[in-house]
Amino acid sequence: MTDLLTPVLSEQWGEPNSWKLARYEATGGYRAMRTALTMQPVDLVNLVKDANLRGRGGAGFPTGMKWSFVPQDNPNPKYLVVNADESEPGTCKDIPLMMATPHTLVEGIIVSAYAINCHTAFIYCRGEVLHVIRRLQQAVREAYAAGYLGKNILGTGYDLDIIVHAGAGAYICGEETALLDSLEGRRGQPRLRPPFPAVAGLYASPTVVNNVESISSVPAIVNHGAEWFQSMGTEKSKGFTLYSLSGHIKTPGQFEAPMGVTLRELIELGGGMRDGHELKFFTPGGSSTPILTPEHLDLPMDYEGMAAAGSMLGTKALQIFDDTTSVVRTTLRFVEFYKHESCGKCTPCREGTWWLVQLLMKFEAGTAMEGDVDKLLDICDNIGGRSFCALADGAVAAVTSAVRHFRSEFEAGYHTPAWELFPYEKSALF
Ligand code: L3W
Repeated sequence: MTDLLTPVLSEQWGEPNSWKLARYEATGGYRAMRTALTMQPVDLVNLVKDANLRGRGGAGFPTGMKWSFVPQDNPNPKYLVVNADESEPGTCKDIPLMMATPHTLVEGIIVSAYAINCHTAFIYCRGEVLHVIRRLQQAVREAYAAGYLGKNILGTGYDLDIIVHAGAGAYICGEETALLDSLEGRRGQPRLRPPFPAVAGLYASPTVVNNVESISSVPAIVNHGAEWFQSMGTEKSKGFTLYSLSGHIKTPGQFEAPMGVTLRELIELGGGMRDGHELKFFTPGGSSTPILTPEHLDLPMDYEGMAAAGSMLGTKALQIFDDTTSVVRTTLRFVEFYKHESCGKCTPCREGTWWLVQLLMKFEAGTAMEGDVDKLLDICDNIGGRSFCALADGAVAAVTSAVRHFRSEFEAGYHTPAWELFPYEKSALF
C-alpha cells in the first residue's frame, strides 16, 4: 500500500532537525527560490496555472488564476497573506507541515510573493499554537540571516519582508476576509465579496490569500515543472496532497498521496478500522463538508468525486467514525462548535446555529417531539446560503447530510437518548 504515497511535502518529516535551514538546504531547499528569482514573474504565474494547483484551504480555487487577478497596474502595494489559521474540526495538516519543514513555507512565500510583485508577506497563524509561531519566527530569522529575505535578496534587487502574525484564536479568522479585518487590527468578521481580496484586500490593496499547503507546494512545482505535477492526480484535480486521517482507525496521521486516492485505500494506509468494527460515516474534509457513508468508499477523493457524492473535498481532513458512534451526538458536537465560533455579524448564523444546538440537544436526550426532524431541516433552510460567509453553511452541511443518511437515528431521538443506543465508552476514541 505504501507505494500509493507520494511524499513531497512530507518527505523530510521525522528527520532530525528537518526544521533547520542547514538541513533544508542539504536536501535541496531554496533551489526553487534561486530559479524563480531569475524568471519573469508572469512566467511563474503561468507555471502555477499550467500545473493546475488548486487551493488546499478548502475551496479548491485555482492558485495561478488567483495570482493572475492581482491588478499589476494598481499603484498600491500588493500583499501576500498565508492563511495559517488552521482550526476546522478534523483539519490538522498545516501545523505538522509548519513544525516539520517551516522553510518549505518560507521558500514558497518568496517565490509566490515575487510572482505577484509583493514586497510584504504575512503568515497569519492561530494564536493558541505558540510552538508553531516560534518555529515560524525561527525559520524567518534564519532566512533573513542567509540573505533570502530583506533588501536585495541574493543581489537580485528584489526586496521581501515576512511578518509572522499571531491571531487570537477565532475560527472565523480562517475565512479570508475576516482574517484580513483581524490583520488590520479590527474584530475578525467577514466582509462582503466582491470585491475579492485579490483586487481589494488588506488595507484595500490587492492581496492574495493562500493556504499554507498551497504556498508550500509551489517550490516543488518550480523545481520539477508543471508536467510533473500534472502527472499525479485525476483529470481536473492534479498533484499530490496531504490527507489527514483521524478517528476510529488504527494509525491516524498524515498521508501524502496523489489527488483521487479512495477512502478505502486511505483507511488501509491508516492500518484499517479498529478491530471488530466497521465504518459508519466520515467527513471528507473537515466538519464543514457533508458526511458520507461506506457506499462512497471507492470514490476518488478529489474535488469532482466528492462533489458528485454531494459533498466537498474541503481540507481533506477525514474523520472516520465506526458503528459505535451516534450520528446525532456527532452532529451536535459539530454544530456546538459553529455556534461557539459564529462571529455574530449576521442573524441567520448567530441565531440559527443557537437554535440548531437547542434542538439537537433534545435529539441527543431522546426528548425531541414528532416532527422535530422537519423543524431541524426547516431551520437549516433558513440559514443555508443566507449568511455572510461559509461558517453557517458548514453547520447546515453537518445537519442536512446526517439527516439524509441517518434519518431513522434522528427519529429515535423522539423517545430514546443517544447514549442508550450508543454508549460513550464503546465509541471512545483512543
Ligand atoms: C478573485 C473572483 N478571487 C473566488 C477566491 C476567493 C478565495 C478563493 C475561494 O472558502 C471554503 C469552505 C470553508 N476573483 C474569485 C476569487 N475567488 N472567486 O477564491 O473562494 P470561494 O468563495 O470559492 O470559497 P471561500 O468562501 O473563500 C470556502 C473554507 O473554504 N474556509 C477556508 C478556511 C481556510 C483556512 C486555512 O487555510 N487555514 O482556515 C473558510 O471559509 O470551510 O470549505 O480566496 O477570494 N471572481
